[in-house]
Amino acid sequence: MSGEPRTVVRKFLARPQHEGAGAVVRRSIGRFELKYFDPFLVLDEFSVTAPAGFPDHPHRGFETVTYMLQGSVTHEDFEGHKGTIGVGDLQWMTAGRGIVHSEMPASHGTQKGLQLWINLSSRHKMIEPRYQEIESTNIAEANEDGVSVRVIAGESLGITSPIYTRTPTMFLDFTLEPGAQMQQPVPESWNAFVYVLEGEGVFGKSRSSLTTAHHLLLLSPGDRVMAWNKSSKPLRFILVGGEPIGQPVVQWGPFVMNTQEEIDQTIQDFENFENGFEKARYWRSEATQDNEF
Ligand code: FJE
Ligand code: FE
Repeated sequence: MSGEPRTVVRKFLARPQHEGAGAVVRRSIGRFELKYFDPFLVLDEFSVTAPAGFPDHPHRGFETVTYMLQGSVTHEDFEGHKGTIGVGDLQWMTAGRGIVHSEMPASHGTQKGLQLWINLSSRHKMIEPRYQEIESTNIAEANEDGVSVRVIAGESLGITSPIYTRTPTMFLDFTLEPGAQMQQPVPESWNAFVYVLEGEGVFGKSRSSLTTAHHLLLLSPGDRVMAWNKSSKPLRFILVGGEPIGQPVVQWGPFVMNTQEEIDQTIQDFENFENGFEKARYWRSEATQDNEF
């Protein structure tokens, strides 16, 4: 390969904070010091135990990707779409012009996962909402020399994910056995980051310092990423890359548009049940109804 390997340019520890109704998230992208890493708006490692959760709320202008690590979450939306995702399952939701939904724990104990918000370009912000769901057993995994990778989006070790990414994105879940090392091509012009889930690893250059769980690493430009597991335990991390959109971002909570006028319009649409929010008028999730009297 002709280009340079990517190196680590910034490192953040994602500390727990409260979000939703009694839920806890470790937010790395989307916090004050890192409002946006184009095209990524939010990366949350979430942890929810009933009755906590994320009751009925709207989205417009981006995609949410939910990838389960422990337990299960039930989602319901105002179109009648309802389902439960468990460990290793993926939901790739394009909110587009509007979704109202709930995301609540589906089993006992603590449910854990990752939720990534990916921005949409101005010409895609108002597209029809869409879901792509893949069960764990249908997520392809490649294994080579102590490296295993689950291909959530994009391509790795000759495997291509069936997920369609409106904003070109790669999302890979790597596990490196002790002593293993990996190298993964990432398109030169994309932004890319690593988020460590488990164990400790060396990223970028073989002599850089160790990174442990719950840390986000922003990577420099380059054409590939390298990582090493020099420890005696498995190392698990996600590598995510995306093509930058390069447009202004105006965010108001769950609405992400390009201008303040579009945000004002969105708030009006939501309050008046218009332009994609029609079905929000009479809809309440079953999860919410259960908690009313
Ligand atoms: C949201 C606060 C929120 N991270 N991770 C405000 F908490 C949310 C929200 C989530 C969320 C849901 C899951 Cl299942 C996992 C999450 C934030 O729902 F959308 C806004 N606006
Ligand atoms: Fe949501």
